[in-house]
Amino acid sequence: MSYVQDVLETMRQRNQRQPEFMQAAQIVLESLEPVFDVHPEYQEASILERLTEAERTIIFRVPWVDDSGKIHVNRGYRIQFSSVLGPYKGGLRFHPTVNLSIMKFLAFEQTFKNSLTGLPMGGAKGGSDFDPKGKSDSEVMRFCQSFMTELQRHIGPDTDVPAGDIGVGGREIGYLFGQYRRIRNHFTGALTGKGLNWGGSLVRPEATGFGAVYFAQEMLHGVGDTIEDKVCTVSGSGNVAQYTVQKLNDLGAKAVTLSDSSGYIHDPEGISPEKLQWVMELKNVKRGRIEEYAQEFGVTYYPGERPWKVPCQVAFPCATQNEVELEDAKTLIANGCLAVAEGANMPTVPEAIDAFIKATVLFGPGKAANAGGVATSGLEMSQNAMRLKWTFEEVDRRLHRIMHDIYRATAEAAQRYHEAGNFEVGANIAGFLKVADSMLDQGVV
Ligand code: NDP
Ligand code: 2IT
Repeated sequence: MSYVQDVLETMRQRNQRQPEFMQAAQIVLESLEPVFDVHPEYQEASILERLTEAERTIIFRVPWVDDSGKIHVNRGYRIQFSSVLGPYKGGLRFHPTVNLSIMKFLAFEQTFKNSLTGLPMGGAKGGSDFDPKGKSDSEVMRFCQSFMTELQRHIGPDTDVPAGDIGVGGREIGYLFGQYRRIRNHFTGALTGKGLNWGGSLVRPEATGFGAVYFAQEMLHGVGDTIEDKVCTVSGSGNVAQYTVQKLNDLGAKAVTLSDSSGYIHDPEGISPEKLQWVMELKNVKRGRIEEYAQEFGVTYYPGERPWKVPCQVAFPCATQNEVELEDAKTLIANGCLAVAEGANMPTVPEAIDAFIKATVLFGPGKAANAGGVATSGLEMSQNAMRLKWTFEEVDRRLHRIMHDIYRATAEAAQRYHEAGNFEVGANIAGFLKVADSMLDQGVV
């Protein structure tokens, strides 16, 4: 049995009933096979055995009281996966589906993603099975305060720096930061995605979506094409989806879909800047459903479906894991899709990734294509440490540069170790090498 298969087998025994974690681990480890042929020192140092076990797993009770006085208990998590490259860094997800497997897959992926950014950040993820949908602002605040009352003892600007993810945006980061500051009596950059008046960075809200489009642009430039005039499908309608559409509009492309967990809308005319503004108000302020777009603008809403049947040249899955299945990939390929850039984490199932790569669809995996969010969090940490603030143009310029460098590193690793154009394997290898070499340098810890 190969080293990789051997480690995967042990992992299966140890991580039973953790399908998302095993899915992420299998994809990453199998793409590393060619590395071990030329680097036996990694196996000698048991790098994979160490790297697949989180440094620390924190699970805690989160009790809170709703507006009617009823007491609820949710489960909180923080998975501190690897700190070999820097303080733990990664988002918090509040969603009813959150469980240990999903937290571990996200923290594992984050380790390689953060490595790819070139910034000094380790990998972590956290969150809770709390569902913010339908909750009042005061309920969300009380939940966040209770969550932070425990989490605060495990984080700090040089220890672990959480941020947003699904269900955690500017509102939640505000409540979390307020409670952190109160308990610790410390105004420091212990969270990113903060408000602009209290230590946040310009471009952080936009960064993941902008970065995903910059990555798609890089992939298209690599084959002598551009994003201009491309018809694009986007799933989700949250933070990442919104700013993906904004950047597509800026660059002269046309986004024609948005979705949520209830269904999707198709607007063949394109989601113009004015319509996007309306969506932002709907989702971020009124906290409504994407179905309302269909009524407002007279387009079709498809309940219970995902947008992958809509013909497009570039697809941006920006909602959640495993939202592009093999059948979806086949449909996208048959409809002439040229490129897929993952705004979400692991939105494409392994068989669909294989289908895209076999059909020479340019495939930008999440750990590369959506790394702009955490990269800009890294830039927020730098600004906090220096106690200064860069302009929008300055942060956007750095983000653009980082996405360009990630594309280059990914493309070069693919060519050197496997096959040109396989960015899936390239991103895994490029992210891994820096982590593995740093583990060798730092000894058995
Ligand atoms: P938001 O909470 O802002 O939006 C999430 C969107 O995805 C909503 O439209 C939501 O619909 C939909 N969605 C969530 N869960 C499901 C589900 N189980 N099935 C179908 N649709 C679902 O989150 P973000 O935009 O921040 O995150 C989207 C993706 O991007 C996630 O995979 C996240 O991990 C990833 N990501 C986010 C980064 C960031 O900076 N925010 C950085 C890098 C990656 P509904 O309202 O119905 O739940
Ligand atoms: O998945 C991700 O990269 C994020 N949710 C952003 C993490 C961060 O620390 O900004």
